[in-house]
Amino acid sequence: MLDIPLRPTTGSDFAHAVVAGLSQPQKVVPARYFYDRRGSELFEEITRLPEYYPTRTEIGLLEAHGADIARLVGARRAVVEFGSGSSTKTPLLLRHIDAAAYVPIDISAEFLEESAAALAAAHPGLDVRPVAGDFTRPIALPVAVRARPMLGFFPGSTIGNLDHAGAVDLLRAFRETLGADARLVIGIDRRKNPRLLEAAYDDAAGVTAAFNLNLLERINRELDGDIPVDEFEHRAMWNDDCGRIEMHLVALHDMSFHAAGRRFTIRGGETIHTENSYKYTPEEARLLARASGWEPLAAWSDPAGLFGLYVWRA
Ligand code: AVJ
Repeated sequence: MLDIPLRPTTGSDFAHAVVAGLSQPQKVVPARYFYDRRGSELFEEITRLPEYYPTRTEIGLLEAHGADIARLVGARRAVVEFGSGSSTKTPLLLRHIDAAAYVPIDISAEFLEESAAALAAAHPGLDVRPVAGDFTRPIALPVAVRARPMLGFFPGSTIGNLDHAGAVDLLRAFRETLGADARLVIGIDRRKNPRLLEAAYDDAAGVTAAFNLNLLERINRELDGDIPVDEFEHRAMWNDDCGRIEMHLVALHDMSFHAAGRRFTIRGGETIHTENSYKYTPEEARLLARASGWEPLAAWSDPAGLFGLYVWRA
């Protein structure tokens, strides 16, 4: 199975991924399965934690550089947001740029309609055209906006969940979706002191631990599992060779359990690898742009150099 971390999920898809992932020598469950209802709630909570700097730092950068972005992208573009979710950062962009249309793309159709309606109400005159679909493949944009120059928006360092090859593939698909003369505004978390990273992914209040462990609870709920969740522990560690934070669930002792109609065994100390979050220096972000057919136009960071906000052109 080709594993594309950001690809949306269905029930049987989840079962297949869990069976395949738990059958490997290094057990793994792809990070995209974190986001059931409970997981999405816990992630919202993570974004407000004192240790989790990315969300508030990126919001600060969008506020500080909205006018610069507007100058670089020009007027009357169609803004295409990849994985728009609840579109919480979109108003920060729309406040500054004179957009003609907004195309939120998300896999969850109901969520999408709700947030699109709210956005349309708040921006009279903006042509809002939600697309329910999988943005990891080149996707046809609504006919009504096709003639417009496009501005892609991909905040949140979601790109960090993919390995380097996967990131290049995704950014190439964006380029294909957005067409000639496109621009892309993308947020990418920076490499930094591993201690800061490890705190951001293992907070004192234990919210990230609950987020990680919820994956096992989700397996139990949805795949008829009997995993003893209390006998696993959250671990976040910086992998310097790969330039990524890894999240694992560590088995506290030897055990066996069932899920999706199969039996699995795990040794004490063995882990289930649940997430990679790749971090990029500004130079690495520039290389990523170039490798995927984009030309860097601007790069901003906060004074502490925690997070990167980039504007690229096709
Ligand atoms: C949503 C993938 C950007 O990697 O920081 C947060 C997910 N995982 N805390 C990230 C996450 C643990 C987040 N992304």
